[in-house]
Amino acid sequence: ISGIGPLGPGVRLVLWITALIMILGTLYFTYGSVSARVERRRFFAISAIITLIAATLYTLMATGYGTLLQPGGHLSFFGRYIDWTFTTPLLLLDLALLALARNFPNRGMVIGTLVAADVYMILTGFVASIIRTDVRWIFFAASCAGFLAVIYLLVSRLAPQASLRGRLVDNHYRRLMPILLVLWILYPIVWALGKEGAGVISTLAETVLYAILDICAKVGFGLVLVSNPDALEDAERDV
Ligand code: RET
Repeated sequence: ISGIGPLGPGVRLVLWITALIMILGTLYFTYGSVSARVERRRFFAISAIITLIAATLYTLMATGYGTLLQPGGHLSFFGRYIDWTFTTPLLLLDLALLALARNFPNRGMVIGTLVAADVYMILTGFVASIIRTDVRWIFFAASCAGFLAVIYLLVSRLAPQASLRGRLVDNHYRRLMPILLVLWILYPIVWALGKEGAGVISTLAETVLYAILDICAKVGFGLVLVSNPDALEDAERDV
């Protein structure tokens, strides 16, 4: 890795601001993970890990070391994919812990399948991002297939289980799942419009859009998740 890529000052500033917001999120969620009632702690802790990973990778990208300058001048922000490889499974784990009771027999299998489909989505997306020929769209499609599997599992496996766990858990799941879906669907759209895809928006616009999405999907989602202690308490019970 040759180090500092040719990042414009605007791009760099947006990456630094996002890193800072992720650090603030990490401090807040870490505080919650030691001070909140015990049933909420693991959700705070997962959110803290998610924002810590993002803070680290945003710092890497802001300093220029999370980008790869390819022959021909294309800049790959590989730091994003390292971030997403770890943070997206953790976000799905949040929903799985809410929806699936400890004594649900297929719990491990469902979570494993969810995480596998998700990691497949991110890794094929990474492959698509470093390929400069049209072959990248094959990997883009493969990534979308992984994404569809994730959506399928959230809607048809987790949601029915959540509704068996009482009104509080069910309502909370039904509030969080659409937020997650709407935010996540915007990622492939930004990708397709950005420099890795069709290239109709600038690197700066792409950086800003991903930054907004990452802040909403990590900090925002985490805040909504922990905002309902009664539902999280119910989620601890075997139902
Ligand atoms: C890519 C490009 C290829 C097609 C698809 C994608 C989906 C990415 C998603 C990312 C979600 C990231 C989150 C991050 C942080 O919290 C890889 C962009 C389908 C859904 C939620």
